[in-house]
Amino acid sequence: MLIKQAQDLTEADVTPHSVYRARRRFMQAGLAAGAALGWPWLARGAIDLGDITPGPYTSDEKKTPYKDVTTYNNFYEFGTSKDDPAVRSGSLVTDPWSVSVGGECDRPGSVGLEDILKAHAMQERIYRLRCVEGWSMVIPWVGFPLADFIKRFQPNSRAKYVEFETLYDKTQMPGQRRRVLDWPYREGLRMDEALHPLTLLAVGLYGEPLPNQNGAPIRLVVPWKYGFKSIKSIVKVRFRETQPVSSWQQAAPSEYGFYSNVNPNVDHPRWSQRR
Ligand SMILES: Nc1nc2c(c(=O)[nH]1)N[C@H]1C(S)=C(S)[C@@H](COP(=O)(O)O)O[C@H]1N2
Ligand SMILES: [Mo]
Repeated sequence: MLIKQAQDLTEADVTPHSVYRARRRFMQAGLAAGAALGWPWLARGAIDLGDITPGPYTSDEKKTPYKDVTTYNNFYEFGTSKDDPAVRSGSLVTDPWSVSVGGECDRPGSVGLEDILKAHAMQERIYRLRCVEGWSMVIPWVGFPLADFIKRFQPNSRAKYVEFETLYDKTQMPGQRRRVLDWPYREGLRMDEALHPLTLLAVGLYGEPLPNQNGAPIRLVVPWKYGFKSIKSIVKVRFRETQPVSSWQQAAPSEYGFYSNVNPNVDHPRWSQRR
């Protein structure tokens, strides 16, 4: 992954804020067009993400077009094909939404999405998300550091890992009727990975709230990890002393370890990772 730090960026690399606002208005105009084109998620009323400023890390790789980012997805709660989530995730209700935080911390509690958006300044960060299957995308995410979120709940000295859970509701997520994974979808990070400044809680992409198929209303983006670490539609965060078991690790322990990473020198059991 190519990561630039703010001090390496030239003027041209950073989108001026006024331009950003204008682009958001343009996207808004696109919403109506999207509805006409039969992309129903584009027509839905959207929460306001407020001002978005360029984050301290970004990439100058060519961005993957919005249409590809939102129509080629992995989200098994809506089916196992890449085109299922865009077609079938309309049943997910993301408003109201709250995230409950507990486990090894001094201030456990439940926090609503509106409060999360108010408490954190939104940044745009262009990150590449890489899937273990070999495909990858460069996406302009909107979000804020997971570390800032975590600190509010004051994890204690026993908190060595953070576990995340996706919503579990078969009526909203029809893919959960089939036992392709042990639901709800779960992921985990070691505390230092969770607190790393690159680890993002994302609430939007391309300046707009996340479409359902991309993990609305709030999902993880761990850019140096495979996509599978980037759990979607999070309802639960839990600080733990012991290492959590992620859904993919449980489903296929020989293929996905807890610390699986993108390493071109280590082949996946079934394919090369050289490129
Ligand atoms: N809840 C949930 N989160 C998930 C998945 C999933 O099936 N369910 N798939 C993961 C995988 S394998 C990938 S590659 C990324 C894809 O994210 P994207 O669709 O926004 O590109 O989401 C990850 N997060
Ligand atoms: Mo993936």
